[in-house]
Amino acid sequence: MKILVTAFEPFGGNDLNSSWEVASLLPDEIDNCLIVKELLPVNFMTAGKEFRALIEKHLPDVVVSLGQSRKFAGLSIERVALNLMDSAKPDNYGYMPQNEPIHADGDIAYMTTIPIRRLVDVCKQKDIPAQISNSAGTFVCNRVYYEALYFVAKKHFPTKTLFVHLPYITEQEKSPSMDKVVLAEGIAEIIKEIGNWQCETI
Ligand code: PCA
Repeated sequence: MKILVTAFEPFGGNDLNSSWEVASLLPDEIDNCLIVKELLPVNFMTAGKEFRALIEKHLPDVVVSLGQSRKFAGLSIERVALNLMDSAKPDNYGYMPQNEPIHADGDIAYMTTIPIRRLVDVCKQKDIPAQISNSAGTFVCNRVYYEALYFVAKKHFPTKTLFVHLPYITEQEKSPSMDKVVLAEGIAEIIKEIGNWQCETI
């Protein structure tokens, strides 16, 4: 199985983005999964298109998309993407949308079809803090997640996508933070579990 792992460049005055630091620690193979890693810009206007281009380039079975968030000291496995871009701060390219839909013909929200509770459980079995989150926010992470779920819903491509928000890593000296090695172990556990599934069933 091929897994595309995406992560983001730093934003909001940070020197690092924990998502890319953690993605970089993942090996190129995990059990039966081949791992491809790609970096995305924190750019409302282009991130969706670039994300789709990566899917078309690599043709992965599943995308595991990572982003940084300060909401939880552990892995937040996102269930929902909203058809909304709304930010109080500009993205890295100076754009600050407010109350803007992503796709005019899209549903208000889409939920991932990946069984996320099982993924929370596999992390917890390894003592890695994890939770289901019912909001990926309204910034660029949600923008990218919505793109993936919209394109599946519209049957433009079959690729399943999971979005996971990660806290800061210890090196960033912010809170909440975690050891990047532990976070990478959590993502590897999630990938192992996904690798055990038949893609048609998720
Ligand atoms: N986190 C932001 C965008 C990039 C990232 O890593 C978010 O949660 O939308």
